[in-house]
Order: sequence, then structure tokens, then C-alpha cells
Amino acid sequence: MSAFWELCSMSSPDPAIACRLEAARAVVHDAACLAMSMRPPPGGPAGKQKAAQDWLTETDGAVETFIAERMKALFPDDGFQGEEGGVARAGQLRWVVDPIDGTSNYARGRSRWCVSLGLLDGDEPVAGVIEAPALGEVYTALRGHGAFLNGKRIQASPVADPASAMIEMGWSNRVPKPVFMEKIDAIMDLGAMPRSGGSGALALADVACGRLDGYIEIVINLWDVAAALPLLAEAGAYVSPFLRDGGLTGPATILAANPHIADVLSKAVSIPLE
Ligand code: LIP
Repeated sequence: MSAFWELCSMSSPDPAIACRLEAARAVVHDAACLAMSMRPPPGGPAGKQKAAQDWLTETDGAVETFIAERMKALFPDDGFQGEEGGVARAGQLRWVVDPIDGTSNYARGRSRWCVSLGLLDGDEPVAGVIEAPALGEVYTALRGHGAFLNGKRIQASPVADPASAMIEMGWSNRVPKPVFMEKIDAIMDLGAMPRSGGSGALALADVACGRLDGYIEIVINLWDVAAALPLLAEAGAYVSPFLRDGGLTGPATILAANPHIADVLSKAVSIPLE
């Protein structure tokens, strides 16, 4: 058992999960290197639209195939689900991958994108790795054993005053404009500073490490959030019941926030935390 995990917690983690997380870190790192080697230069979007402003590049498929094959070789009995390929295999332990989260940014040579790989034990998110190679950042989390950014423990921010808060709102054409504008209005009525960055996984990771005080997305998918959910839980953030509200099997709404403003934000945007 890696001394790293024993150092970080009172009790040793389940070896089956801890060794999977170690393996996932290595696989995600290699996948991130592959994505960097295929990275489009700054400029117009390189790729095609799956739907209006929902981008797909060659790299999305290449990275997902790379990770699927590596995880199958390492853990043949585990399940596997990806944004591009769907559910490839079922299993008690199940990997859920977003090969490039923030594809619209990646397609234009911007830096705000990542490779996101989460592990579920049944319906329970138990571990996650998010690597943003263009930002030089790796997030890891293991349920019961902490959340980390580049090996340093992280936690949600202490900001309690909405008028000092920074709140990100995910945008896509899956959400009717009036709904999106109504939520942004509510965020600004709180006096908070709005943001929208194009990567749900990185925005949720920013809530976990305290760079953001909250994140909301009306229609988001399991592959965008699977790795971030254990990160948020271990960082002490509050998260709406995304999985219970349909997120396990289809798109659903998510709100994640630091524990001090979660209630006021939840009420302001009418997204319940329970
Ligand atoms: C993206 C999400 C983002 C959302 C985008 C898109 P992708 O995922 O991370 O939160 O607003 O519409 O779904 O397509 O880059 O993997």
C-alpha cells in the first residue's frame, strides 16, 4: 500500500480502489500527453459540430480509445463508459471517461481543457483523476482519503459573502436561452461575479480547490462530472443530488458550491441541495 495514502488518512484505503487510482493516474497522464501531441494550434476551431456549438475533434475519439484499451488490459472485469463510445462494458466497478472535457477550447488551441476519468463502485463515485496538461495541473481524489491538486491537499473556499463570490455557469445549446439568462441574473443579483469557461470538469475542480465559490450547469452529463464528484466531496464542497436526479443514466442539473454560500446560491437559482 502506497505510504502516500497512509500518510493522508487515518485508515488505509481499500487496496482494490487505491491501486486502480494509481493506475488511472498513469493512464490519464499518457492520454494527456497524446492529447497535447495532437493539439490544434490557436485559431479557428479544428473539428466538427456534433450539434450546435457542441464540438468534436479527432483527439476525443483517439484519447477515449487509448484509455478504454489501457483500462481493459489492466482491469478486464471493470465496466467502461465514455462520452464518445457510450457504455462499452458493465461491471460493479465502472470507469467513466470524458476524453477531452472542454473540447470547444481544445479545438481552438486554448488551454482550458482536461482528460477526466472517474471510478464508480455501483452508483457511488469513489475515485477520480482530472489532468489539464496545458495548465500543468492534475487533480486526484479517493473517497475517505482526500482531494489533491498536484499532490497538495485541497478544500473548498471559505468565502461566505455572495458579494465577494465568483460563480461559474456552464453554457451549452442544450439549455434554452431564457433559462440560462434567468440563472445568470440570479447570480448577479446576489452580487456575485459570473464566469463561464467551457469545461464543466475543470469548473467543478475549481470549486473543490477554492478558486471558484460555486458552479451551476442545467444540462450536464455523467462523463463531465464523474471524476469531479469524489474531489468535491473530499474537499468539503456541497453538491446537489445530480446522480439521484437522473445523472446516472442521462443529462441532469448540477450545483456545487463551498459550504458557506451553498444555501444562499441554491435558493437564488432554485436548484435544491437535497
Ligand atoms: C463540455 C462541458 C461543459 C459544457 C459544454 C460541454 P465537452 O463538455 O464540460 O460544461 O458547458 O457544453 O458539454 O463537450 O467539452 O466534453
